[in-house]
Amino acid sequence: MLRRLAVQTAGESHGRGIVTTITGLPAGLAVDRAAIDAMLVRRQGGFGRSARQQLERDRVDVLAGVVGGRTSGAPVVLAVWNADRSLDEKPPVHRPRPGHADLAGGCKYDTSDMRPVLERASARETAGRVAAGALAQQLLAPCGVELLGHVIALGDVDARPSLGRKGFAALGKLRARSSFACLDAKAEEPMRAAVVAARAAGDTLGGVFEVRARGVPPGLGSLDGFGTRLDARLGAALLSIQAVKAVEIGDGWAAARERGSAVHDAVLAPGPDGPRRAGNRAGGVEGGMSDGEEVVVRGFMKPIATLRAPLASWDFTAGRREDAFFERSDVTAVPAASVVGEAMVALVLLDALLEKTGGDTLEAVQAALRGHRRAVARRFGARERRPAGGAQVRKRRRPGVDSPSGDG
Ligand code: EPS
Repeated sequence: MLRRLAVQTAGESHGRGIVTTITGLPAGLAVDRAAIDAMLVRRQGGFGRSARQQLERDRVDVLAGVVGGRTSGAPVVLAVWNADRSLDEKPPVHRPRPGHADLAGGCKYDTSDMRPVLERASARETAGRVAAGALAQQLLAPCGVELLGHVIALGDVDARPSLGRKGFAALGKLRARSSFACLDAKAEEPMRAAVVAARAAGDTLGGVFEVRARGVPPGLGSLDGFGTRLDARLGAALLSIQAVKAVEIGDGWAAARERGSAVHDAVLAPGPDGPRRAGNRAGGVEGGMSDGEEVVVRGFMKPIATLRAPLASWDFTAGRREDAFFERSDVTAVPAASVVGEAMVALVLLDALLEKTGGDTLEAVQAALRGHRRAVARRFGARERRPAGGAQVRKRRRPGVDSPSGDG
């Protein structure tokens, strides 16, 4: 999924904290810790979360790789410390929760006490991903790439946001007013009612989040390796998020039911910077590469597996039918998942961008990116047209690149 960056989190849900190591970042980025903290706070939010989120005050602690406020090129190590560090007092878990990692993890590590499994499988780990993703966004911003994650469905309530031509900063402000990281104010009350009803029934809810990225240059990713394709990498990144069971790029699901003539985005006369399309049903990725349009990906999250009204399970120590284990849990965490999704997409896009540009410093990355954007504009952008009556400039045709008629 990541080819130039390596990102690893470590830590248990109720251990000392979550630590993230990131290698491969260029030197020279001024790190904005407040912006990382702001994204960590967003991840903790959302109506329907458990009391754990009132306990935790997630803030980033930069342990290594940042000198004088800037990345040095060395591995960056970030920590988010836990307030609840009760791991050593936690009881063993012998009654696995259907849908959680408990049972499969117990089989993997040959243990009928599934406590170590659930501690690591817990979505608390995503605090570490968000810290890394926030840093990735800080590198993407000076490269002209910005991201927006938001919730488009909660349970069976669909949001119908109209994003229009609004900038992501304005949309971010709108999202901040929502208890569900949602851009459709009309969906707010039905979503709240759905969570209240699920909670009353001891049940949980899933949903769908969407991540958009603007300013992604065309040509990131690859057409010639199955592991290097941008869509494969985006898909893997979102599917790696706890409870995400499906991913869609562009109009993925709907497109499978339509004809090609209705699905593909016609190529229009180019703009000054490069190709233009009639639409973006491809979600900014064609043939495994970014096509210069907005990247649009969606993650489908199943309802949380920890139910207050537990499902049937088995006690693997006592050897009898028992209800699944319950401690405390969120009713839903789709708003949080939209933040985690944004972080994961940021990491993949930064990785693909660095793969394209190379560069050990932010300056070198930016220079290479400018060169790439210029090359795209030169070859695929609108050609300058001389005013009528002006002298015709003969352009030399490049065999195999320009069409014989020379039209652009
Ligand atoms: C989780 C169980 C809950 C969630 C947790 C994910 O934690 P706890 O057992 O402490 O109540 O709140 O998510 C987080 C702690 C978090 O920060 O996202 C699980 O089992 O996956």
